[in-house]
Amino acid sequence: MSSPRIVEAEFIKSAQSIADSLPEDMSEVVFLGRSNVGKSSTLNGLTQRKNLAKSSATPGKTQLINFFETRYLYDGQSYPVRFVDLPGFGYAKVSKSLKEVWQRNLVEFIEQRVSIRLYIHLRDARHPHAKIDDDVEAYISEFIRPDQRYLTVFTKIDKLNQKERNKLKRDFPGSITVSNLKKSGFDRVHKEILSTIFGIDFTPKPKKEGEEA
Ligand SMILES: Nc1nc2c(ncn2[C@@H]2O[C@H](COP(=O)(O)OP(=O)(O)O)[C@@H](O)[C@H]2O)c(=O)[nH]1
Ligand SMILES: [Mg+2]
Repeated sequence: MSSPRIVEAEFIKSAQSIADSLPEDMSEVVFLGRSNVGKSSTLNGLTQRKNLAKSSATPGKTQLINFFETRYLYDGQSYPVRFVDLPGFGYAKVSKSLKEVWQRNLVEFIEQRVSIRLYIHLRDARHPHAKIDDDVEAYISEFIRPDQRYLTVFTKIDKLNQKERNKLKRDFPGSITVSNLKKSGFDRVHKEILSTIFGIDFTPKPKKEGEEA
C-alpha cells in the first residue's frame, strides 16, 4: 500500500482575524508553536515545497494567519485539506498594543473556528518540558471539541541521541517526531491528518489464515 502524499499545495491568503478568514468550507489543520521551532520548515517538508511557508523570519507576515490549500493523494483517491499557519508565540519586537490585539484575534480563531479538526502543536525536541508549551497544551484541552484532535509533533529530533529519543518517547507516548534536516517523520504526520479528517484507518490489517505475507 502506498503512503499518503501531498500532490498540490498553494498559498491562498493571510488573515488578521476570524472575521477576514476564508469561509469554513474545508477541514483545517492548524500548526502552532514557538517562534523558531521549525514550523515553516515542517510545513514545507510536509508539502514537499521549498518555500511555501517562508522560513525566513519576516516580521509582519509572521503575525498573520496564513491559509494554504493542499490536496492529498492516497490509494488512488484525492483528499483536500486546508493547512493554517498560525503566528509563532513568544516572539519579540512587537509593540505591546499590537500584541494585545493580535492575541485577542488569535485566541478567538483558535477557540471558535468550526472548521478546525486538528491542532498540531510543534515542540522543540531539545526543550520538551518548556513551560510555554505545557501552557498551550493545557489551554487547548480546555475547549477542544469531540470532533477535534490535538497532536504533539517534536521537531529537530536529529539533535537528540538515541537515549534522549527513548526518553522523549516514554515521556510523550502519543507524540510524533520529525526532522526537517533529515526529512524524516512526515509519513506519520500525514497519516494522523488523514485519519483524523477522513477516518482513514492506517493500522496494518492482520493477515488472514493461509494468506501469503
Ligand atoms: N536541525 C534541525 N533544524 C531545524 C529543524 N527544523 C527547523 N530547523 C531550523 O530551525 C530554524 C527555524 O526554522 P523555521 O522553520 O524558520 O521556524 P519557525 O520560526 O517555527 O517557522 C531554521 O534555522 C531551520 O533550519 C529540524 O528538524 N532540525
Ligand atoms: Mg516561520
